Amino acid sequence: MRIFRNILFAAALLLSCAIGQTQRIAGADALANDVKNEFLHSWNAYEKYAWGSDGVRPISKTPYNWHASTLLLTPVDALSTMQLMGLTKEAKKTEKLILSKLSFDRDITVKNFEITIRILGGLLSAYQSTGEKKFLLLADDLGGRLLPVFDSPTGLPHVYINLKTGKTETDTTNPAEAGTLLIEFGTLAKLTGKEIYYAKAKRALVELHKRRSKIGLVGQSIDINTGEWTSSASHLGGLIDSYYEYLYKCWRLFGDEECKAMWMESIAALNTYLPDTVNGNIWYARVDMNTGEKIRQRWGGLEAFFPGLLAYSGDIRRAEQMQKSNDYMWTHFGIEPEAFNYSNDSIVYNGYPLRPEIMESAYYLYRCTGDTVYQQMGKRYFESLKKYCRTPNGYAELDDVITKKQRDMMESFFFAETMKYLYLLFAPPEMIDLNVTVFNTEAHPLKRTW
Ligand code: DMJ
Repeated sequence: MRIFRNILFAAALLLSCAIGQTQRIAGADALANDVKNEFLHSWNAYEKYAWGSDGVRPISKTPYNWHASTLLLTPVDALSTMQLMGLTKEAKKTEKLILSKLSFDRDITVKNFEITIRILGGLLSAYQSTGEKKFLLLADDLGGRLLPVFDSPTGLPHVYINLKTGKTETDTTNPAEAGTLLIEFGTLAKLTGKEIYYAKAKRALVELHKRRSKIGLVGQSIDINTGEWTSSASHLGGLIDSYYEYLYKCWRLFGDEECKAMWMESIAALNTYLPDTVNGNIWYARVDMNTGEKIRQRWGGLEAFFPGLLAYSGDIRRAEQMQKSNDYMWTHFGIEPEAFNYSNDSIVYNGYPLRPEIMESAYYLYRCTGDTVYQQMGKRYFESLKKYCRTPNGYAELDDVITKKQRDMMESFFFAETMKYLYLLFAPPEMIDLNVTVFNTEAHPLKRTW
């Protein structure tokens, strides 16, 4: 009964994020400019010490690559942020680098999910923003090389694939890696007219949903050959998180009614079984997918995307409550830990890898409510970032949020997401029309141009 009420509730809210007139805090333009300068500070380190590689290590000032050859992760991920920030000179130079150097004809084995959200998403967004056909050709070449991942008895994708040989690896996947592909593959289908891309990624999403438990939840690990769950832990963290995000966003981007129905059923199940109140704050616990029984009271940097998704999908009341919990997590430690136990504030994983999700949620909440309290929150997050993670050459992850010891790494999502959502939070809101633009999970803006 409770779940049925929650389905009706989700249906009533769809698309009701106000996205209207919004106030801005005093000094918003200066803050947006400051974020842009910090982006440039980090980008300059990449240009100086790692140009042409996947990324730069900010402390040792050395380049890094994920594979034997570069896939230009940082330039492809950073481009849409530069464009939004109006960094025309840097954007042009980056476009030139990508178009002259990026090749997928490499004998390297890549993680399908990461390459799809960062590279495929980045290339499609670059095509839409510049109109340069070569970006679409690159995206199509990559998409074609990735397609064999879906060749499994269930249609659920393999985790790894060799870009040259098409050889796939790893037969156990999870909802996030199998279900966070349709925005990119679907957009590629619409822009190239090759429907197979849509069909394969959509099937993976449907196959996951089909295997939900009797109470409507999914687990965190699944065998792609048998379709059997290999872990029944159900939650909103890594391994599951963006599966839910794509159920909703695929409806927004493609108008796919099946995605809408899967979203409504899923969010109703989450709202029925996961909420857990501790000392006045609401969290979403880790539960068993079959019984709904609580197994862990854990929240963290990845889970922090959820209030943003709630706001975007119209559930402002819950979104505001959940963002308060996010803010508690950040403020309690001075900066957020990767994971902590909210029943006693003890740390589970103590690093902070420059994650964007809490800023992303602040952005959606600001846009959907018009309340400047979310800009104030973002301002505090930006201040902590500068205080603890800034180095003379870009930003460094933290090894430990208690000691604030830095780690020699700056992931490409820092450029794609963390800096983008902070910038958009302070920039004039009309810069993005959320009724038209859908951000993929790596914050690459995509539009329904077809
Ligand atoms: C990004 O690559 C994406 O946002 C993904 O969905 C989750 N992890 C990182 C950022 O934290």
